[in-house]
Amino acid sequence: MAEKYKVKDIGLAEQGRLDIQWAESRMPVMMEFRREYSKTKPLKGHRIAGCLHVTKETAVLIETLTAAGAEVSWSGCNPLSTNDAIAAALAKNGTSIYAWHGMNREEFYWCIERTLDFKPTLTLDDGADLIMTVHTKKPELIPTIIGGTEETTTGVHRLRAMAHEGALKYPVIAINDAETKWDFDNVYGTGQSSWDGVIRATSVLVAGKTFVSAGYGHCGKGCSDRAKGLGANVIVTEIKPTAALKATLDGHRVMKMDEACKHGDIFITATGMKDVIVKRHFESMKDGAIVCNTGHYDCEVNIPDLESLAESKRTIRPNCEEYRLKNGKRIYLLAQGRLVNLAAAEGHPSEVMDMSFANQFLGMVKLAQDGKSMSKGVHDITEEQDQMLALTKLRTQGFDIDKLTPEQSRYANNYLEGT
Ligand code: 9W1
Repeated sequence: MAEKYKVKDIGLAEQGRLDIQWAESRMPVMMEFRREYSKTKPLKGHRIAGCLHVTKETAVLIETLTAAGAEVSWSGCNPLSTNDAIAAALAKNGTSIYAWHGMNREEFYWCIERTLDFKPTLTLDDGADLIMTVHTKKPELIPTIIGGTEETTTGVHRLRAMAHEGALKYPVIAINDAETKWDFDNVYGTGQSSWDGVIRATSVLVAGKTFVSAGYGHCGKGCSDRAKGLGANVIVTEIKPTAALKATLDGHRVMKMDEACKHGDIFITATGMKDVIVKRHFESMKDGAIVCNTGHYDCEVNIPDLESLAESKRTIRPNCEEYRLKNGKRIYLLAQGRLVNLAAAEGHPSEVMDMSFANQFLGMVKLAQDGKSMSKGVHDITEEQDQMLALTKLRTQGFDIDKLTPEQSRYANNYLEGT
């Protein structure tokens, strides 16, 4: 390899290192793994190619993999999520990293290919781009790849489809499906970071406001829980009866968006569906209403509809645009309808990523140990790993829980047998 890394500016390393150390102090499970596995080095002799957001939390993952004996080569999975200071700090510390903020599509694939140059034995993905590149452009690497992991829902979907057609040529562990990943990411990660984004973009007081959550899945519940904690009155809109029923029992009001739009001071869409807030809703909103999205697509809020109603538009502050409607009312759209928790804040906090990345780390260790005997296709994380991780997280924070006594275990078993 001609060069070991390509980043924006290696001079940013010192600043990046401080941020990584800050994340370390909030990621006790990863740090415990780092201490334990640096003794046994289960990843020794393994080369890991990774493609995942270059953030301070990912840096903690990378340096934990290295401490466990792996050689690591990395690229970012999204040109906009790369933190150049973090990339610099990683490069300076010896990680072979190819990532910089704002790279174009061609550069994106160039970086992925550089990470494959060193012939990985394991792949670590977020969105399955690395696995796809291996399968389509570099199939000669497959015989020496033991297995991979995949972080996201979307990536796991892609891989299951591939596996279904017999096109997936090595075992892949679906990190996303661990309860300690998606449940905590969505409820607590998205819940807090969405409000973080709203508050950074607006600086409004939440107490006493009426908050409308479009959707009451995990993200909608997370946003609603936090809104309640901040003193807002919560309204939920839903299409799914059981989700709506849960919202009522959690103490929220439930109504159609056609009605909710008249009451809301702050709206967050978290549905995964398009056209959740459209023209007729904007027309009925109160003067000063704040609208944003934390769902996966930026079409939940119909922005062309808003544009068509507006007689003027101006930027008030970063990520906060004022639309003055022809009816005289003002509506504030945050982050241009893109994910407010990423565009106006910093994604999931380190404490939440601690759990997701602990799953990634254990996935890599599992593949290094057992990958050769695992079948091609998508593998789930075990319930035992989920419970072990949750227990570790509890313990690192000084919480302890009860265990069944032998008698209680016997009772439970007999009970299940129906005696
Ligand atoms: N992932 N470390 C933007 C993040 C983009 C992003 C995205 C996270 C983390 C959801 C992963 C501007 C971090 C990431 C900071 C940031 C994600 C997309 C993390 C939240 C998911 C499409 N998806 N994530 N921290 N960008 O928070 O790795 O600030």
